Amino acid sequence: MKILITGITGFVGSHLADFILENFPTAEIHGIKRWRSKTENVSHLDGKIKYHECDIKDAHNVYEVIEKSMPDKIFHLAAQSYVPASWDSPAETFTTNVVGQANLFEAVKKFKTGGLDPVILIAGSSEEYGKVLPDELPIKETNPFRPLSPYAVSKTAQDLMGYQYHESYGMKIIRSRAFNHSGPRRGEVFVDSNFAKQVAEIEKGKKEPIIRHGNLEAIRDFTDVRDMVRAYWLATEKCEPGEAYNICSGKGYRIQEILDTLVEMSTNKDIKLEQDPARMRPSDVPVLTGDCQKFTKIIDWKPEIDYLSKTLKDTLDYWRERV
Ligand code: A2R
Repeated sequence: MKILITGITGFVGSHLADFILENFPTAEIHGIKRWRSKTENVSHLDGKIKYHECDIKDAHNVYEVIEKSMPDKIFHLAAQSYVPASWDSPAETFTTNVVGQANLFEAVKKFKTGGLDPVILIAGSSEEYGKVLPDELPIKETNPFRPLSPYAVSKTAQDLMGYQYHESYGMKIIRSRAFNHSGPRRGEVFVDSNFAKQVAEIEKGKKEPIIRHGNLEAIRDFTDVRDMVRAYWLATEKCEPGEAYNICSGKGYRIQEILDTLVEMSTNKDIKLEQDPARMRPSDVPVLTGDCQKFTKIIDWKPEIDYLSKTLKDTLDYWRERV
């Protein structure tokens, strides 16, 4: 089986590659990376991945990757994945996420007459639902899209494009809508990973014992990334092409609880908290918790890793080794 992972050098892509290599050691994994990609997340996989240098924004480049890899499955994870960056660079976010995916779909479509018909999982997000009213929780796939950031709009466009390419050309596209997922290797700009890094820096004496934070009231539905990539894999085995699926734990964690847990885990008992206005978003969604029964009716999946005790601990240990 040949598998192509776009975004393999990123947080989720690297964990997905780990999962596939552990469970399907005979699979041939192809990954795309850019010349300037940081490869720290996948350096332990050297020699086990066939890399293609490619910028997803370059249609011809993407075409060449498909021609060379001819995959049976594609996990399309490459994206500008950070909500705050999308406020600063909405056009760049759109080009990478929306045009990049169009390039991928068009490349696959060109090889369809030659018999290429891969299952393609696209990485949508709970951010697509955006503004959710209290009586609309937990969020189902039928909730309306009310995206509240340029990133969320780009993910909604990707999602609908997945629907359209399935309807128009019969392509086997699975539209995942993942709620928050975290764990070791999570970029430091993401809330829990950022707190964990600050704690690790304080422990090493590299930072005064003050953790700077944004909105602590938001409630998010967290899943460990290792559970998430298992769900992605299972989705490509059994989910219905063209359909959209929430993937989540269904458990809401207040950001305050996450921060308090990390502070409790710290060896430094003098940590203070301080709000940083720069970390507040122009519009933030107060509560995002999901319902993934549509997914779990088809797939025998539930999170196995406890987020507060294990995911946060592993993330903190990850930063302790790095700072
Ligand atoms: O920045 P790089 O070169 O390491 O590669 C990132 C890749 N990527 C691109 N690849 C090719 N052409 C581009 N123009 C391009 N722009 C970004 O996407 C990296 O390998 C990946 C993003 O990794 P992370 O930021 O760590 O995202 P994460 O958390 O793994 O998210 C995976 C997917 C995304 O579609 C999110 O929007 C969704 O899950 O939540």
